[in-house]
Amino acid sequence: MSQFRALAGVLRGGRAGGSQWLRACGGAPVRRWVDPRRGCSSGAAPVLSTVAGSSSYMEEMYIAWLEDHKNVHESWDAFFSNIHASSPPGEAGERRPSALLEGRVLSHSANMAQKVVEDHLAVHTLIRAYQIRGHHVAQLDPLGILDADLDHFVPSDLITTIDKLGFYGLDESDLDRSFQLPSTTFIGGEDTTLPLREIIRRLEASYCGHIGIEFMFINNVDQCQWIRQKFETPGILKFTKLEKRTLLARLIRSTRFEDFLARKWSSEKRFGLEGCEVLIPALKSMIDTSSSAGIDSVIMGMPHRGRLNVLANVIRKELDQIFCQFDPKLEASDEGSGDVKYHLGMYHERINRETDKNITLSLMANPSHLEAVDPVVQGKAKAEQFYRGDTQGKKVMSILIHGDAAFAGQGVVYETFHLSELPSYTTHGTIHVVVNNQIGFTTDPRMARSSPYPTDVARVVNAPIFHVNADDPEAVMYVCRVAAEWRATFNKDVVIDLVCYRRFGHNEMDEPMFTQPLMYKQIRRQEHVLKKYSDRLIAEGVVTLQEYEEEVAKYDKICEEAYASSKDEKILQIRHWLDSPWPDFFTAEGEPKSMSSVPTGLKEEVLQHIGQTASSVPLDDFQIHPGLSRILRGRADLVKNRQMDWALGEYMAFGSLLKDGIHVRLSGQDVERGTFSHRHHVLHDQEVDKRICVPMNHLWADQAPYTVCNSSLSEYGVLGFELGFAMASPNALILWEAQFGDFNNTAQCIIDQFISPGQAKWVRNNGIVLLLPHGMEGMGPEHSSARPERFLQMSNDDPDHFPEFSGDFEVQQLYDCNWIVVNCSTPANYCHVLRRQILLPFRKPLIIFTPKSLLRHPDARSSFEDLAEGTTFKRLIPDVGPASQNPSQVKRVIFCAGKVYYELARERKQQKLEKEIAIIRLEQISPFPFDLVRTEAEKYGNAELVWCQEEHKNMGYYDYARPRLLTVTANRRPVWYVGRDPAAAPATGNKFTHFNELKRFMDTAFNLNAFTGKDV
Ligand SMILES: Cc1ncc(C[n+]2csc(CCOP(=O)(O)OP(=O)(O)O)c2C)c(N)n1
Ligand SMILES: [Mg+2]
Repeated sequence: MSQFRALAGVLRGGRAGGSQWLRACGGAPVRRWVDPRRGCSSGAAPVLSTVAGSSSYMEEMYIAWLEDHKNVHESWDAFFSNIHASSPPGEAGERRPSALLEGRVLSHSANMAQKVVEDHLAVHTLIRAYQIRGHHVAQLDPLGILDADLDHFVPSDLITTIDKLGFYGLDESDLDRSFQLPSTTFIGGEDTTLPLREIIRRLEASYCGHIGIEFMFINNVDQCQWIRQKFETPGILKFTKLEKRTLLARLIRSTRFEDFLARKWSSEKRFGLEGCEVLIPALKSMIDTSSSAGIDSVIMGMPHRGRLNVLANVIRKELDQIFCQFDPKLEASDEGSGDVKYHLGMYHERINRETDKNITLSLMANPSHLEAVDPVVQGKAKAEQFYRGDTQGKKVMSILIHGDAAFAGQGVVYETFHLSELPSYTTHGTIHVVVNNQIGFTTDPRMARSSPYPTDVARVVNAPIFHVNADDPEAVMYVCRVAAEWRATFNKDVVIDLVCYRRFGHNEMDEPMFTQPLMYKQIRRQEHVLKKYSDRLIAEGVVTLQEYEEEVAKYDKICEEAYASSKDEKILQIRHWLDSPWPDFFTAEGEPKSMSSVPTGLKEEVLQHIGQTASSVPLDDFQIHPGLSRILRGRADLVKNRQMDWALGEYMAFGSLLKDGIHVRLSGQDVERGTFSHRHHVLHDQEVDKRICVPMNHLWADQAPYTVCNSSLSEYGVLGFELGFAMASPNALILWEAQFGDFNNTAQCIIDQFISPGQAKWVRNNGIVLLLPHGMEGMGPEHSSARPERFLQMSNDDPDHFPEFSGDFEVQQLYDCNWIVVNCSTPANYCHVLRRQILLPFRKPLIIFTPKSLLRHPDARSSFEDLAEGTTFKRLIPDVGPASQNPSQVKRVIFCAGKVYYELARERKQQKLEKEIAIIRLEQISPFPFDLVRTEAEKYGNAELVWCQEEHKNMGYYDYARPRLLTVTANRRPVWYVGRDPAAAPATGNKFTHFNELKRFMDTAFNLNAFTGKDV
């Protein structure tokens, strides 16, 4: 029952219901207060709790009060004082009890009781109004010209002027009346009553000063109480002298760092922090608090603004390394493109000076694409927690820094928030800091978002939001401390909205007066926060002017010295900016430990053991669905016959890697069962709700754990997350499966900015695997194509250059590529490629176009022989039929990839062309197996070369395969196309057209005269 309803009950019926009301404090009826500090205070029970209680009790109180006002609770004191103040002369001071019970005092007191209750209700409502809406009038803008919530409107229930007391039925005369405070406020401190005037003053101080808090939407009462206590308790926002000095020193570093860069490289873009210099002490303060709560690893993601400053003063990257990034003459030593300085990441282990504990800080490298790094940071943090057994997030945490425009505008922010409470994705609380400079490039907030604050998106996960004026460094530090404590206490997300300004243009070259003239006039007048704060501390006697100047000089000297030593650098090494080093995986120089192929076959007993587990229910008393029993029986039959379908092939890959201690994690929409109901990695008890069994985790006693998790319905967020997860360790197979391959395009940013160019930009390996169901099966324009052409277009192998074969060509080629693109046509090859992914001495992203109908196709099965010891992944599957026996007689060689092979093979059989036509499957499409293709092309030296695909001509693999096939034959043999015509949509929505198209291109594929006399 809410407190107000309890009070209403008291008013109406004279008794509030049941257990809320206990006898305590010397027998007097008192409310059971939520807050223990409000138990039995001196002078018996408070007036509100007994106002409808026995009249003799009231009488006792009254007599006691007449003797000495201090004999009774403050609320009784207030109550009797009110009666006296309004009683006719003579009656006041009446000592006889009967006068209270029967006379005018009693009748008067009944009216007064009613009034007291009403007024208390009003005051309680008022308190609540401040808690809910106080932030709307908080002084958040350091410039004093904008409202942080984009609205000048002052809520009518906030008492900004005396006349607004009328809203509550109160007036000026009530200001000095004392009121009992509800248990849902802490403004009283030790006092349980306060005069209304003081109540309003304290509420304004708590909610309408430089801090504005949004939290009343949180459904959890304890959490709300916790926040109220942190912000309402009188005097809570006090800092010691030492704390103030530390804060000043940090502010000096932050400010002087930007000044230094501005002085040395006045015409370089650096996206300086000027106007929000307080970010540096803010981050440091939250790291200090988290470190003392036990955190020893912090993973951060942030955009351009202030990034160099964070690297220098939070992560503590060597200053000379930062400065040499500005030197245009330095040559890059690493392969790849490298990246601009304000995108690079960093990893650093150091001692936290405040707590004397070790702490690892990493800032993830990120692309220009704002907010794209958010889920990546979360994935990396989750992985570190997972490997360290940090199930509560007590050791590892993430901090995300955002711009105001991007935080409101980018959908991935929302997608990332929605991962925050999911069991397989939670990082147990992230601290978000929004550098809210009230502008996005040249766009004003009122044009950039429809929500009042840029932070409203966080409300969906009940995260408290602390808005704070960035020109009040102590308020900012306090908020940061509370945010870190919140995270440590509740393990939930929290947002700090640092309302600041941007002193210059979007970058140092931009003219902001073009578009924000008035704002920038004000900004020019705005005193620097360091100046304001140092003046204040000098005035308070916390530091002397001399000390302050010495501190400034000390840091300037550090910068100058680092600048001088940066001149000694001869080479620029991106390698020094690695955010996720894998020290034991590579040599000390960061090279692979070997460069040779790896056998990926398996022992028969391993295959048998995995096969049997995959077809059984390892838990006793576990009732599975009869349909699933049938599926498992089917699997058992396959295993008995030493055969495997797609699901079993996958089982073999995962199971065998788990046996070797490799963690496997498969994430994506509905992956547990599998979109096509073929996988069933999680069994559900049909009788016991939520009882599940993951047979893959019952393979071997000392196996690595297997994680399979249905994700939220997000591609961008979840793929980013898994990419981050894969960053943490090379010894794990991390797979993301798209529901259908075409949905990968809503994660395009992760693919284009991280997966394809990640190593080139940031010299870091990543072995993420993308499973993309792909195939033209008459299901319409959607659900058909995973867009192979896009992945292939981004592959970095040269179409026109025939590579030299030296050493282990397969491995060398894989080492040189940016990613691997495959379409396996057999379960065994699928298993091999997954195993190869982990057994390689380096990591590359692996894109796999996976089948749909082939999952159950009787021809698309493998024998255990295909996975036996000594077997390996086949980059190309040659023809082994009649054509290969007599290659010189072969008239046509059809190269293809994926499912169309089975359609071609069936048609060839039907048309009895097995001697004339060879069909060769390219299983690894990129990097292109030039060596194997050349062998095949030479083998069938008299044959026409055809590329056949089921996709439309402007899609699929053709544009990638054709120039490479031509390079293989030194342009001496034409390459003919067979497949669907060019089209705008990936597939037809009409079944008839679908089959018609298929028939037409099959006819061409097996018409040996189709290209006779035609020009290429
Ligand atoms: C996804 C994306 N869209 C557009 C841009 C171009 N862009 C770079 S910074 C910027 C403004 C960002 O404003 P805000 O998030 O408020 O950060 P601020 O620069 O003010 O710190 C824009 C639009 C980008 N980098 N990423
Ligand atoms: Mg901004």
